[in-house]
Amino acid sequence: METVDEHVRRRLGEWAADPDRAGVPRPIETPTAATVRPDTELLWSYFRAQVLSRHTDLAARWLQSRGEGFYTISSAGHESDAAVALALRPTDPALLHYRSGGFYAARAGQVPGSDPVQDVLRGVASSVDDPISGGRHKVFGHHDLAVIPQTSTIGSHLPRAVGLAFALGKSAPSRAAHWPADAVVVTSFGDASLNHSTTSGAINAAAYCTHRGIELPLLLVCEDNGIGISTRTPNGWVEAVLRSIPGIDYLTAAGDDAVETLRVSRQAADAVRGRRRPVVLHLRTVRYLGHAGSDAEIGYRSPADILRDYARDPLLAAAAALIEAGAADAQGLLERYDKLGHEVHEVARDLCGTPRLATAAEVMRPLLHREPPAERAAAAAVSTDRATAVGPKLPENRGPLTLAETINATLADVLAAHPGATVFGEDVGPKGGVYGVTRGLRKRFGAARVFDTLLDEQTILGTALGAALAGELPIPEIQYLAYLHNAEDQLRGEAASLAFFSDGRYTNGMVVRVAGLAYQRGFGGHFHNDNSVAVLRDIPGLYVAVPSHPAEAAGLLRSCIGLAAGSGKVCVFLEPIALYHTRDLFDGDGGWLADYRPPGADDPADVVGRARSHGQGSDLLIVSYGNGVRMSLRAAEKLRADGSSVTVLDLRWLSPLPTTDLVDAARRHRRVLVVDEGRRSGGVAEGVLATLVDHHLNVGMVRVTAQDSFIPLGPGANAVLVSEDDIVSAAHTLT
Ligand SMILES: Cc1ncc(C[n+]2csc(CCOP(=O)(O)OP(=O)(O)O)c2C)c(N)n1
Ligand SMILES: [Mg+2]
Repeated sequence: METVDEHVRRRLGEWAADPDRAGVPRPIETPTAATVRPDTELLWSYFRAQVLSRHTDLAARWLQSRGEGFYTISSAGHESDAAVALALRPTDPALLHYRSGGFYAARAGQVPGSDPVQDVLRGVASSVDDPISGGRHKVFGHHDLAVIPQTSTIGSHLPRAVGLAFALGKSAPSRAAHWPADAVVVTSFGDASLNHSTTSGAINAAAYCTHRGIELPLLLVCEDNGIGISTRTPNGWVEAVLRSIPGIDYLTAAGDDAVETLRVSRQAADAVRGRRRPVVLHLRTVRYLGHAGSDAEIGYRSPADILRDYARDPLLAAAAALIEAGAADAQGLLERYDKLGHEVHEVARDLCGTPRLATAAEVMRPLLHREPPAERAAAAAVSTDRATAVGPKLPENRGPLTLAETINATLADVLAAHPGATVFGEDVGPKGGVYGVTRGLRKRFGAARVFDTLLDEQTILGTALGAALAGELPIPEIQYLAYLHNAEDQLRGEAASLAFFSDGRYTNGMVVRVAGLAYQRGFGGHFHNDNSVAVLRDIPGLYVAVPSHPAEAAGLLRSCIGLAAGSGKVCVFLEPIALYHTRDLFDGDGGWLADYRPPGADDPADVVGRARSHGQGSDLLIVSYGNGVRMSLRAAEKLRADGSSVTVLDLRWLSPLPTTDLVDAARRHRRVLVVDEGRRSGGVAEGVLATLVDHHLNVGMVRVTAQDSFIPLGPGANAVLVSEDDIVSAAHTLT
């Protein structure tokens, strides 16, 4: 079967041999198209970007055949998306589909000194010189081109794109330093990806904002090749879906009509920039070279079907438009095609044996990188007008506070000290949160900085992902841990991976507040008592902090702010609901209240990665977190009465675990009891015990954990959760 490369060369050759150009397809002349003809310079840019992208894909296959390339999903057939880049500015943030190579090449063509072929092939070859990921993955991305790299989880970049457009739509001063005031966010995705709930959710969020009159400069480009791997998208489905989005204008173009594609792309881009509302561009494309190098397309498509698509080649359409405009002849274009092909091949050849990441330290550098001075400054930041912003009575003068009151006061101080900080989520605004943790913040700091989102956790996190890229310091709230799970990939695949896949060139520091853990009395049942944290603990680079006592909460939360604002880290601040309003350790003693520690009171160096000891007992070390700390302190009293002296170690960080403090404390004791209110399987106790084993600690160890069960409604909950009696009994087994 003729290859697509052979087809292009054959057709250009045939056109060259046909002086009347009888065989050259002509763009369909609509009245609008006739009046808005693209200039020849634009056509040349369009053709060149397409050819570079096509040859880059062919070179990627060649590199793979030599064992020097590791990625073969191509953009061949989709290169008409170059028109979208040409209609935008190189400063417009782009979050691209993995087939948007034409876009990438065209954008690079707008920025002097850029080399899209080098960029992409270095990614393919996982070269350390890859300008975005540093050899970690082949992604379309470049800081100088405002192309923000994406993972290959389809649709997962769309919530961020909506979030970024939302942030750019607001008149936030912080974004001025990052993006031009009239920037347009562009994002592309495939036709099968349109069906993914992440895509639907993001498009819904965009429509919802538009419905509310919120400015959202977002260009959504669906690159519709009619297939997803081997599954056909039903005829007319994409158009039916995209046309029906409330409030979002629909435009469409055929990628094999160069003039139309350039014109409609320009129309779409100008509409978004001018009206600051989303437009969807349905770009009809074809897919050459199968889904990926490993995909034997012939297993599910007939040769005739595959060959039929050759007639819709966007590259030939661009060539035809150049000929039609009298700007080139077919022979010249064929020569240009071959010359560029040769140059691309040279780049590929030079990449053989390119340096690649070799050690774990090299691979993990962006995950481990920290900026302690910046963290310290961000954590200790104080508003110059603090008395007005968080007063008149400062929180440290309000007497002992609960955990909820402490978090509330800390958030107020953070909002006052960081003009870019925003607090948002479900019901956090006028209501002040289900538990009152954000009460009063909206009134004090206004609706632009403290606001309710629509009810979709992916959108909440997407809003944070975009806000962070716009220079804000997002503090989203997830109402209950149980509801994080359906949006978890926005943390795992997007937030936590951005620095990794961009070698630290892009970061999205944020502090995600999540209310969770068990023992809640107000609302019962699983959904309000989720004690599963396994899903968070294995996300590389994610910090998970749990405040157990109000005395810890302000310092811990501010340390997370420091990590986020100073080092661009993604932090989860997991708040134990059952302790929000707890006042006592023992009846009436006020032992679970604490005076507020104002900004600057805690050095993050003493907090990040540090556990905290309660007591100095030498017989037994109880290691715990969250509710377990309070239960352990109560159990310790009983054990003391039985003659054992106990130290309770509050881990405070579930990820990474505070290994040094843990191991040091365990060394000082002969017995270690781990109290984990989380699940037995995949829970924190597993990590704690494994850490002690890793360090060859020759101590007696035992754990008490919740059962591997969901939490039922009513008293049955206690049957599967850890009790104080369980702690005492387990301690006795160690003596
Ligand atoms: C969430 C998710 N599920 C499944 C996949 C595997 N996968 C990769 S590409 C693809 C098909 C996507 O088709 P489409 O959106 O039409 O894009 P195209 O490849 O055709 O450009 C699938 C199922 C994935 N990457 N992400
Ligand atoms: Mg497709």
